[in-house]
Amino acid sequence: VALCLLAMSWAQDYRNITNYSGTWYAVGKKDPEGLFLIDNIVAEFIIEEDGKLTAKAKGRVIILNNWEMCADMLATFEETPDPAKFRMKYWGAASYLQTGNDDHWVIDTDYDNYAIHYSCRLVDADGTCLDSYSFIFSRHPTGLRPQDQPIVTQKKMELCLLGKYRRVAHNGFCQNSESLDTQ
Ligand code: AZE
Repeated sequence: VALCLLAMSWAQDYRNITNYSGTWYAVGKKDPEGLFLIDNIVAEFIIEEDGKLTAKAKGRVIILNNWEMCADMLATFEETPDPAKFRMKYWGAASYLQTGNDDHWVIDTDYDNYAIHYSCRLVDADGTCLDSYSFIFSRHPTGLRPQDQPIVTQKKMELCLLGKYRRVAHNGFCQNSESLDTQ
């Protein structure tokens, strides 16, 4: 238990947040409770002219029990005392999509190939996380490079989430909907 919590404080600094900008493909994810992005998840991080971080994300969702669609999401980030941890306010381009205010922690990244993201939505009285989600992001839509896989596995272990991730498929579902770089 204590180890999982410690793992969060091992998250590295955003020493150069500019290097984090651009497109990231989700290649693995651990789901939270309830409605969530299913697959074809692509995020684009942008440093605005005022230096603030924003993001756009897309992903296949199923809402209202059986309506399959591509969710177009937007987010703004606020810094916290932990340089690797942001508060992410997010909302859907369409009002029937989800809105929220989640942690956005970058547990580890080399900026050029992989990034491990983590968010805890609900902390228990003992400090453990009751409801979390996590993404393994890659710069490459085809997945992680073989040399990055052991690093990612190690971090999954430190988050106590090893074995809880699923592969995120990319089959073009969101490619025909509005492009990520509009709006
Ligand atoms: C994230 C990357 C940065 C931008 C955003 C992200 C998260 C988005 C969601 C969206 C959920 C939508 C649902 C719609 C019905 C972390 C991928 C906004 C959690 C469930």
